[in-house]
Amino acid sequence: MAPDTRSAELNAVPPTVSMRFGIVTLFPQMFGAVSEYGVTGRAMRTGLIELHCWNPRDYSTDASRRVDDRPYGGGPGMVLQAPPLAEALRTARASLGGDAHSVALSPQGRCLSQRELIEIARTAKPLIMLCGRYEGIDERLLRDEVDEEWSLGDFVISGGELAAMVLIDAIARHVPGVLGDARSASEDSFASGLLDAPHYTRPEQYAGQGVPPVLISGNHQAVRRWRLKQALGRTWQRRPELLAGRTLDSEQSQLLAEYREELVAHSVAEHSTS
Ligand code: 9D3
Repeated sequence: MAPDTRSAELNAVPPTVSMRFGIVTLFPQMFGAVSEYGVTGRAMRTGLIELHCWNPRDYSTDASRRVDDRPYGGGPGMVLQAPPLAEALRTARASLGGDAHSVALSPQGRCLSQRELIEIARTAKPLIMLCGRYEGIDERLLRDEVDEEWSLGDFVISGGELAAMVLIDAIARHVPGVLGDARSASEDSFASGLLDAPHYTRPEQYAGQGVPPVLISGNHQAVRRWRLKQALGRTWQRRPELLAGRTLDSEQSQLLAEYREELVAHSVAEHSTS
């Protein structure tokens, strides 16, 4: 038998693909950012997720391979033409399977919640993402060939590729095996609905500041309660809307009350020294 020259990374994984992404993009090389690096890079190399790109330019019937043209009605910029996008999307669908969900990434789309991203990973249906560029995509293509439009939020980026990569990363984290056993996605900040507690590491003294003593006390129960208190307090201060639709148990409401009392105590102490 030939020696196994594969890395431990590849030896350790099951061969099953859990989630397949199809991308329709004019800039397939951008996706090296997710397919080569970090958690998503490892998941691709080990076959837990797959990513395939289709370039509309390859489906243009134009001699100069053009895929955009001027907007009817006038105005600035260019619009992506329907025919090459339709051909690229149909090819992607034929390759990934007819049950694939297809979405266009555009500023007109709706925002997704963490809950929806988890559900997408759970169903493990192939996901085709069409990346918009320039001023936008011919509306008739959107109506006929995609199931819905998604956006990252109310700010402007230059095209759908970075949005698609953000979503690939956010979805891949919920595919079983993508994160190590030690750090499951269920421990993520948003899984608890609270912001994270603050983090500290060595050195123990930095810029005249120490580390909260409880974190070096070795008392695991005290550490757990301190972290929960910080998570509740910071969420209350920074993102109060996350606490609004939520009932706290007795430990949580006691810890949040303590956090608020300590805040008042600290601000009194500050003012009495000045
Ligand atoms: C809404 C702004 N448009 C009218 C002036 C111009 C325009 C800006 C950016 C048209 C397309 C784009 C490209 N953006 C995306 O493709 C995009 C996007 C975004 O800009 N913000 C948040 N999410 C996304 S997902 C895709």
